[in-house]
Amino acid sequence: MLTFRALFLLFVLHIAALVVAQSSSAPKNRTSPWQTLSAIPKENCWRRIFCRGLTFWFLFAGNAPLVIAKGGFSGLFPDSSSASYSLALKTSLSNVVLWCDVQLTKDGAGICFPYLQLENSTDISNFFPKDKVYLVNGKPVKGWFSVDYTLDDLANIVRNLRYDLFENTYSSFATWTVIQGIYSRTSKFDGNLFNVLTVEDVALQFKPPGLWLNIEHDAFFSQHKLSMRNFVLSVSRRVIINYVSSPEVAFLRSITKRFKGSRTKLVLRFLGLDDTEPSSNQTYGSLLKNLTFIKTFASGIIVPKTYIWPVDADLYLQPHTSVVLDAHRVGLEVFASDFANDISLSYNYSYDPIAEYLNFIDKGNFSVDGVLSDFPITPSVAIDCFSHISNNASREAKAKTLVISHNGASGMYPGCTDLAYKQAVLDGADVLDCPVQMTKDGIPFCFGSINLIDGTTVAQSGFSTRSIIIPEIQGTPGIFPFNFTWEEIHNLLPAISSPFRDYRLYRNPVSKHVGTLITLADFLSLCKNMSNVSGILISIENAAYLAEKQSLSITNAVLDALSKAGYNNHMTKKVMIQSTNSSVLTKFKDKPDYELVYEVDETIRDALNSTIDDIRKFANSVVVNKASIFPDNQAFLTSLTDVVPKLHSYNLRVYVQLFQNEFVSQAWDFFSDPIMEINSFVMQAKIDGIITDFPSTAVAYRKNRCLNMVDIPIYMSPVQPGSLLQVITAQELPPAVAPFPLLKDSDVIEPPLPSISKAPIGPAQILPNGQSVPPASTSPNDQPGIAACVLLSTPAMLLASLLLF
Ligand SMILES: *[C@@H]1O[C@H](CO)[C@@H](O)[C@H](O)[C@H]1NC(C)=O
Ligand SMILES: *[C@@H]1O[C@H](CO)[C@@H](O)[C@H](O)[C@H]1NC(C)=O
Ligand SMILES: *[C@@H]1O[C@H](CO)[C@@H](O)[C@H](O)[C@H]1NC(C)=O
Ligand SMILES: *[C@@H]1O[C@H](CO)[C@@H](O)[C@H](O)[C@H]1NC(C)=O
Ligand SMILES: *[C@@H]1O[C@H](CO)[C@@H](O)[C@H](O)[C@H]1NC(C)=O
Ligand SMILES: *[C@@H]1O[C@H](CO)[C@@H](O)[C@H](O)[C@H]1NC(C)=O
Ligand SMILES: *[C@@H]1O[C@H](CO)[C@@H](O)[C@H](O)[C@H]1NC(C)=O
Ligand SMILES: *[C@@H]1O[C@H](CO)[C@@H](O)[C@H](O)[C@H]1NC(C)=O
Ligand SMILES: *[C@@H]1O[C@H](CO)[C@@H](O)[C@H](O)[C@H]1NC(C)=O
Ligand SMILES: *[C@@H]1O[C@H](CO)[C@@H](O)[C@H](O)[C@H]1NC(C)=O
Ligand SMILES: *[C@@H]1O[C@H](CO)[C@@H](O)[C@H](O)[C@H]1NC(C)=O
Ligand SMILES: CC(=O)N[C@H]1CO[C@H](CO)[C@@H](O)[C@@H]1O
Repeated sequence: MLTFRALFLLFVLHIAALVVAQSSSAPKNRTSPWQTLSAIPKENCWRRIFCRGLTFWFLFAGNAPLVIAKGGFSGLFPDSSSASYSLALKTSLSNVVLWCDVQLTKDGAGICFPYLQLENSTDISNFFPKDKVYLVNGKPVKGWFSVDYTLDDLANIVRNLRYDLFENTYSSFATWTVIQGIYSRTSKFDGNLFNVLTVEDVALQFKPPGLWLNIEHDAFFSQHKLSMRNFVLSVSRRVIINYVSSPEVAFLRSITKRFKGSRTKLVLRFLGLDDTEPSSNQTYGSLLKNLTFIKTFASGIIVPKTYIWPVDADLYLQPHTSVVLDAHRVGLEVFASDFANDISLSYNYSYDPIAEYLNFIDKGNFSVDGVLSDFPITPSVAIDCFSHISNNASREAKAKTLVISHNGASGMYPGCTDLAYKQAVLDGADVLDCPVQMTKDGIPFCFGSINLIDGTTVAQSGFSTRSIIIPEIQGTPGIFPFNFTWEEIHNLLPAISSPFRDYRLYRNPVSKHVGTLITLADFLSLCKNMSNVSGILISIENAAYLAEKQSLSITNAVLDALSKAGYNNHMTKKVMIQSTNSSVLTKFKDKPDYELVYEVDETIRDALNSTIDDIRKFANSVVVNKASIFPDNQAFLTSLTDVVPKLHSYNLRVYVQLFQNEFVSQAWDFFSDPIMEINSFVMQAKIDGIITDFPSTAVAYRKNRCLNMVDIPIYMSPVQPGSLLQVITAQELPPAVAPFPLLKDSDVIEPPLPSISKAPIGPAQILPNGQSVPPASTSPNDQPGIAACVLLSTPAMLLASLLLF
């Protein structure tokens, strides 16, 4: 068995691989302003009116907000474990502050542990089977409490814990247990990566740039004849404590004199607005109205993020409050808590955690002075790389990667509607996509699937009787556009895509059914008017079926629409034609200005040279899926394939699909942060294009300041595939790795498109009940990401997917 240290070293390689010494990752000396407290003219300014008047740009040159790592990197490793603290130090801004929730043991030692009840993330019940009931803030609470055990007792127990964050920290999300282990944070790092640390351990072993002690239950410990006050005062003589926070006013007041003039700052922690502060018998909501009183014993406050940006019952942001400005006015620093990448964010952020941080530090006329996060790498990136970026910043940033929409901005609006496309333009996508479908009356229009059920409410409409099974298309019943006139389709109610509904992660519910579907002709004219859209991508599928069975030539319809809209040769916009079928692309051979894009619709690990040579005969670029670049095993990356360099060596551009912001679509290695994922694909795999449901995230990535730095900071460095897996495999070997799918000539070469049938042939007959049907081809849009990865990485599924081709 490897020791913890050896395991951890392996892990550190994960992110440190490309970066040597990283001493200079401090918030850079910037020209841009921060509106943190240090920027605000001070109380003692002799003429306050004069001072306030001087709110010129140059005065707002405050310190950057702090990143406070809650229990270290507790989004990945057990809270307050050494692995967690080390990772936080290695991957965050160089002035990161480590947060420790202090509990006292029977013998008066202060340990860092996130809960009052030890059973919440340990297996203590196996060692000491008897729990106790104690009064906590006047209410009886049952559990195992540190006050009953010595440090030695705990050292023996906690090392053997099984840590299941899902069951514990997220107990309020109890209904999600069905999908435990996928939704939850991974429990794969349990066991020997955890041992209980004292406050001194954290200070002396890690020598953090800042250490923050949070004291939640002074009153409780006093009842048990343990003095938090004595502990804090004595520990602060031995090690440097930068912040002490507590939700108890009396506790802070009891130590405020002793810390006056020292480097230790006291911070009042606010709990829920309606919770009662135990020592003053006031609610936190009423304390918030008495900031001058707080200023008498504290230098700052830490509030739940909703104090600043409240959300309504539907998880939409309301206008921000004045808490930060009010507190700054009386000279109190403001820290915001409860940031995590993998807890539902407000829908306004479209599952992009960086967008959320920016709202607190870089929007409007305030900035908080620090954020408390379970994923300290993400605020580090937000502060150092994404803040104060001007809207029209560098399109010519280092990353030239194209941003290609997927069904428009389908993360925010129903796919392929006018609104989804307009949003994609606003977001700054380079290329808008239109997957073309055909109506019965021969009108090409944009829609993400040949099955109307996948993005409209047709199944709930009077048209549901048009449901049929067409084995050439899919084995399950569908409602197909070539059975409808354009008039009928135009009036269908679109539905927003919801690929992760099994995880209860929905997209923008207020816009669930807005917008209308548009014809290819309208799409072309919309794009033509948008000077900042550099290209369009038209994808064509089922051409053979439509020609043979429905007498519809989709290729002719596309050529015709393009020519009518004036997209002939030598136009200013790039026209890309995409298909999984080479015979379709061949139809466009005589349009030398079009970029022909071949979509590989299986997961590959490699391709034969002869096959790539074939592809080059009919295509200029290739679309592959994410797993063909970074294969994974149970959502842990295993390696980086040679697919991109190989295709590049044949002068083929490589675009990758499908990027989605919801963290369940990403490998663990990316820390539940969509920017981390994009970064690895761009910087390490060197892909040429990102196909995404959320173009705004990819565009923001491309503008980020850190890409232009000479020494890319570690938090903006690509991850090292395989290293996280190694940390686990030492303890818990996942199933064997899948076989090695290879792209072969037979996957690529196709017979020419059939000619158009004379008379329309009706849809295929419905299969009799009970007859076995081929597996449904779910649209990628409807695959829960990780579930799909896990499934595909079982050998049986891979075999099945290969046999389909
Ligand atoms: C910013 O950096 C420049 C040189 O890098 C230095 O001359 C200047 O004093 C710095 N300004 C501040 C406010 O630190
Ligand atoms: C700790 O666990 C108990 C149940 O064992 C639960 O009621 C409580 O909410 C948990 N506390 C926290 C802070 O998660
Ligand atoms: C706190 O308030 C409650 C009711 O609001 C009251 O019953 C109680 O006596 C108060 N306690 C103290 C210590 O003031
Ligand atoms: C602020 O709190 C102090 C102490 O509880 C109290 O004496 C004072 O009246 C409060 N002021 C306001 C405006 O509520
Ligand atoms: C959040 O989104 C909702 C719905 O789109 C919108 O009404 C609201 O104004 C947004 N909130 C903020 C603060 O932008
Ligand atoms: C900050 O902006 C809000 C509106 O967003 C405004 O009401 C307020 O007056 C501003 N405060 C200052 C100090 O500029
Ligand atoms: C943004 O673009 C406008 C015009 O395109 C220009 O006038 C302005 O200076 C630019 N702003 C920045 C910060 O580059
Ligand atoms: C793109 O252009 C449209 C109109 O031409 C404009 O509304 C939109 O703001 C622009 N988007 C960006 C990101 O520049
Ligand atoms: C494009 O611009 C032309 C002329 O400016 C206008 O007539 C047309 O309606 C616009 N089309 C769209 C889809 O906005
Ligand atoms: C495939 O082509 C690359 C260069 O493009 C070459 O280095 C490699 O040896 C070739 N592989 C085989 C098996 O021929
Ligand atoms: C590709 O198109 C040809 C007709 O040109 C058809 O025979 C073949 O089945 C199609 N391949 C796939 C995978 O759809
Ligand atoms: C309008 C139209 O084409 N309707 C056809 C759709 O498919 C059903 C079932 O095959 C036919 O009965 C309809 O005539």
